[in-house]
Amino acid sequence: MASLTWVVSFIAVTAIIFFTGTESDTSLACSVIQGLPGLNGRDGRDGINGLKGDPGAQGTPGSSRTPGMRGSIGPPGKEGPKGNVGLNGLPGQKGNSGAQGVEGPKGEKGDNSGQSATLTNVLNRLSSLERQMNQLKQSISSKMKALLFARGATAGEKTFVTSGKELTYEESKAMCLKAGGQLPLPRNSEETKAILDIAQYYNLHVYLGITDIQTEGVFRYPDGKTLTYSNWNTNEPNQDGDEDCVEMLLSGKWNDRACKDKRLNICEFS
Ligand code: MAN
Ligand code: CA
Repeated sequence: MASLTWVVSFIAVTAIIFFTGTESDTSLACSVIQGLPGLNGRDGRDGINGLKGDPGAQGTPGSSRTPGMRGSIGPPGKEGPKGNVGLNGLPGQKGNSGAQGVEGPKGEKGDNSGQSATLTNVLNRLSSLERQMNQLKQSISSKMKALLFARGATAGEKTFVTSGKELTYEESKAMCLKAGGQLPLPRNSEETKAILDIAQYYNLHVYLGITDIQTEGVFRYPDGKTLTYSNWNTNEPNQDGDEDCVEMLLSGKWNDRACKDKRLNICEFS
């Protein structure tokens, strides 16, 4: 194979030299003496391996031998190297609650050395009063709701309450005084409305605490002072006969009226 390669190479090189020399003849136009053939080249390198050949014919079976006795178990091998750290295990189940701890020792008494005994006493009474005040507020609030239900109304600091009775002026006045109040003395529209709410609920006219008994034609409060607010009905007071008292009509307007007539008793408490 290597020899064939060298032969092919030699022919190729000779052909190149021959054709190159022909070209030179035409261009240079000079004479050339042909030399001796060169030495053969060295063998070429081995080619690549050929394809795998077909398998050979099956050989004849060899003669059988009797197997020997099994040897004894050898000594244990040396301890192997330490293994890698294993994977983390699954989380365990929640444990039971622990027992309650023992109560700790009582703390030391606070330092109030800078506070006099008198001041401590006053502060204790003050906090006690605050507690009682809150209890009273709640109690009053609850009782007021009961009192005002159907029988009363409020306006500012005033509370108007009815006994539900129909009385003469003197009877009604006496009942209110006995109860710790007085006949109504409305001094503004808010108070007029509160009295009117009760009057309208009972559908009855109401005596006020205003008269002109002291001086005919001059209406006054019980303390003798003249009116600072009035709500007379049209053409009133008309002194129709002997009318020294004042009633509130269901319109809220005032009419001078005979004091002997019976009217719904309402008292004012402040
Ligand atoms: C009418 C009016 C009133 C008067 C009464 C008396 O209603 O004249 O002014 O007070 O009658 O019944
Ligand atoms: Ca009148």
